[in-house]
Amino acid sequence: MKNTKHYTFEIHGDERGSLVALEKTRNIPFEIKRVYYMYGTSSDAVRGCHAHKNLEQILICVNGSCKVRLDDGNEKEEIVLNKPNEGLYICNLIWREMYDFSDDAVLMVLASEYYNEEDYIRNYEDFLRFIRENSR
Ligand code: T46
Repeated sequence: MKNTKHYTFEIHGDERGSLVALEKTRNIPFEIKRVYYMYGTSSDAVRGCHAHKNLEQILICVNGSCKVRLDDGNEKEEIVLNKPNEGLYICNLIWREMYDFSDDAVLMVLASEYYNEEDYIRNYEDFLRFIRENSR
């Protein structure tokens, strides 16, 4: 889908295990202003269910797995995140829903902006209207 991208980060591995480094503008396409993560998510929970007016993010399931449903108002796509060195870049104005979390899932998110509730579009009809009005 346009405005989303898969990243495969380099793994620095040796006999001790694996290490992944994330650096703004080197392998992350924006300045990281915030990092948050979710864990202990029940398997029947659906998180997200919103879009952002400006925020860009990269989702990395650093442990376990989850699925992400993406919707840009025209096209829908479903993605499985299950590798700690894979990231899903999501641009602004993409509706996202995260679901099907494994018991051990830890979903880490790198964000281009500080938390701002005013950046959220939490109603799907408002999201479609926002896209229509801002693509003229
Ligand atoms: C997104 C998806 C992938 C904060 O206080 N600071 C924060 O940085 C965040 C992200 C959340 N919160 C508070 C706001 C709510 O009271 O934590 C609570 C749960 O947030 P929310 O319901 O928005 O969580 P999700 O999992 O539905 O969505 C989150 C992000 O909010 C969102 O930007 O794209 O993860």
